[in-house]
Amino acid sequence: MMKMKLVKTLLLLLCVKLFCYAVIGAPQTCPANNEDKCGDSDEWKGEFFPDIPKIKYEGPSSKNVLSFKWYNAEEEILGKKMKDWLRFSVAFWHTFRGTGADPFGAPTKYWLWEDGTNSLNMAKRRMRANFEFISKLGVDFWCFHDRDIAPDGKTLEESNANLDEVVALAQELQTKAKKRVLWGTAQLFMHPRYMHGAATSSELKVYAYAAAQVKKAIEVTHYLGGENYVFWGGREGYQSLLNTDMERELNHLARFFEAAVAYKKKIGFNGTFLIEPKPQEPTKHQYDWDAATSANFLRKYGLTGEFKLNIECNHATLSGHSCHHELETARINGLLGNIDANTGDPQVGWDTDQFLVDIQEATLIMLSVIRNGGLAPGGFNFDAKLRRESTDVEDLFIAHIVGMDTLARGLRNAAKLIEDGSLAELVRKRYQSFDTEIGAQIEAGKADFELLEKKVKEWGEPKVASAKQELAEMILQSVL
Ligand code: XUL
Ligand code: CO
Repeated sequence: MMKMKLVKTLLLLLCVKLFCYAVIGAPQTCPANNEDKCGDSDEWKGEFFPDIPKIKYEGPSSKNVLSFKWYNAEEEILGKKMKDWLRFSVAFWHTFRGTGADPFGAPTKYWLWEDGTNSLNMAKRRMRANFEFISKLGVDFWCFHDRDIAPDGKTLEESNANLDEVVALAQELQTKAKKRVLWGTAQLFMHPRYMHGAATSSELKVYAYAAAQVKKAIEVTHYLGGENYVFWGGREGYQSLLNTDMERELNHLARFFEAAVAYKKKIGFNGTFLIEPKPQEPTKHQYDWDAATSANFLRKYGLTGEFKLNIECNHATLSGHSCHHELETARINGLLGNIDANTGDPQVGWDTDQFLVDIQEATLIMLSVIRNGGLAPGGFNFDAKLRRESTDVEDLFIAHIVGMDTLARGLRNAAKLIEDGSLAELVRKRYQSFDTEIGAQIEAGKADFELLEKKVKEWGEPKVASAKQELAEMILQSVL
């Protein structure tokens, strides 16, 4: 009995320690070697990344780590510039708010410009760093959550005022740098008020708070000329069905989306609304589990015309699908709007948000994107972070460069596959029995069961052809 108590106390102490690490991990002062650069203002002397040049395309034989080997922004592939196929975007939350902290350990990254506070000046300084970063990287877009870019206040009014101040600076900086917002969103998962969900919370006042927060986030996205707005329902789900009225929660979610659509129209925001499916984490079950579930939800509530999907590759694999499957499901439903480009780790069961480096996967992704005619007004947002152990400022650039090069290589390969035509021919041949009079009747819904039974009696036992799967794989390999 005594022993049990001792173990429990030790466990409790360990939990408290882990919690403290997660919350206060970062140092609260300006780094000692950097006092004169931090000061009290958001200004910064000189460059944030003085050792990093503007990243240029140098071709596959280049040994320069700070160069593109495959991404050549202005080069045309299948009649469109690479930059227009890819429309790359940097995710502010990972690149500028990622600290390397995990549930077991303190932050590992100490960027020179960070003073460890969540002050308004710090928020503005970070914004300046963001635009130098994306300019040097040669990316046209950025994405943000309201609470990544500006500190949460004690009241909604204070939070909104903070946001306005940072957004005014962001507007000035992005105009100067000729950059654009790919999408904005509201962070409806971090604050404890959202522990039961936001639009699906059991608490009416939380639903209302979430509505007010999204209203403001849509306004600032609109103000910044955002081309899309994302809804990721991180806590829109449940931990137990025993205490959950799922039907009521889903109805509330639909009402929330309807109100968002009405508000968007009222203020003249023409960006696309995107739902980002994910099966779980942080909830045990997230309502927009995958592309098919989300499509069904949109159809049930008559919202299909108002929304598209933002497919995230790591979310796809968590839901038991490949990224390619999710993209194709979205595409054939007319819902493919944007891609959160990242990948998981096959040995790890959670959302590791790593940069995508698998060339075969990138080729399949780009095949879907080409078939979709591109993603615009969506694009590829790097919802990806450095691993905890990568701690050099240079790593931020290297990670994005390899992510961009991987997708650029995927684009080149997918174009080769399409130009070669043998994969399409394999698929065409596989279904050629339907390219007949009866096939056309079936596809037009004009072949009833009696007619088909009559035909079977006439034809006898069907001869079934090979699926040629290994040949399809061989063709894919030939372009990698
Ligand atoms: C979480 C995730 C989010 C959304 C935006 O897994 O992907 O960052 O992209 O809220
Ligand atoms: Co995402």
